[in-house]
Amino acid sequence: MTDLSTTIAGVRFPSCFMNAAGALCVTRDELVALGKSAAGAIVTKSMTVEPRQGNPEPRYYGFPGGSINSMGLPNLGYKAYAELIPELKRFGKPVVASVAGLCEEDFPTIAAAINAAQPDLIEVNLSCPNIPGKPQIGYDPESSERVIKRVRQIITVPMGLKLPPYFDPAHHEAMGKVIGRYGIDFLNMINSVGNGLVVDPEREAVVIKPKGGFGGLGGRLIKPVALANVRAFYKIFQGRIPIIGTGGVMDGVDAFEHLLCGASAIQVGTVLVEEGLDVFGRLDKELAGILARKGYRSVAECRGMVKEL
Ligand code: RRO
Repeated sequence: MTDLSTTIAGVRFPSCFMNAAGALCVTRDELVALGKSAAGAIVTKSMTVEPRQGNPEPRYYGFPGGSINSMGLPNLGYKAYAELIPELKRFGKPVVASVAGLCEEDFPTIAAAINAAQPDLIEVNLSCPNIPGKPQIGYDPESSERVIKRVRQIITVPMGLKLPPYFDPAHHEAMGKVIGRYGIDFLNMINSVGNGLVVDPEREAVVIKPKGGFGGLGGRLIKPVALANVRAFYKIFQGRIPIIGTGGVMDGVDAFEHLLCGASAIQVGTVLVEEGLDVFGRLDKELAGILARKGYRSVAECRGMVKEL
């Protein structure tokens, strides 16, 4: 039997697959459905201080190459998620709380209350691309360092960072230096590729309403960017910080590629939204098949094993 379980920062996940923050995880009903599904964890929507409706619709659009979204952080507010965490922990799989904020001050406020609710892990989202007028924190190492420093002093459960895609080794290194100073327990990359633009030529129009149509790209087309970021940070930290690989996973082979590049677990966004919760059973089956065919007995065995030429 192939072992699809994984461990991140000492926390065991019964399957290495889970939802990406944002995908089918805003409401209590959605989170409970994730609990009942074959997903290996329950990841919450990134939360803010106040509840938010998010950006005007249409704000998500799927197309053959992937998806574009500008949801604008619709969420119940951190108090509601803090109250839900004990209930969600009863499903026998880790609960990962995703913490965001509209300004730097919000992060410690939310981190303190959420940490007190004791999710299994906390993921600090430094990479939301869709709040008009708010640049992604993760693209500014100084601002990132200020936020990381504040929350690191507060969070006692395993703490990770959700990073945006970087496109130059200098940026991997600059962020790597910051991350290396704060005892970060895990990394998750990548968030959506921010500020892409999809056009419908028939309607001669953009496909989502917020920000003139600009939004975060996900799905199939971002896989090489995701793999590059997983690989870059795996190498910078020589495998010592576990990585959740997110981006472009549509099937078991995509997940295998993430593992080879250094991921210890896999999150799915676009394919989960498009296919629904049954995707987790399919991904488990497909990954088990390819691992068995390749002679790997577990997720851990193939982690980081991609060959360089
Ligand atoms: O809510 C969003 O618009 C959103 C967030 Br917070 C994020 O981190 N990534 C994304 O693609 N959308």
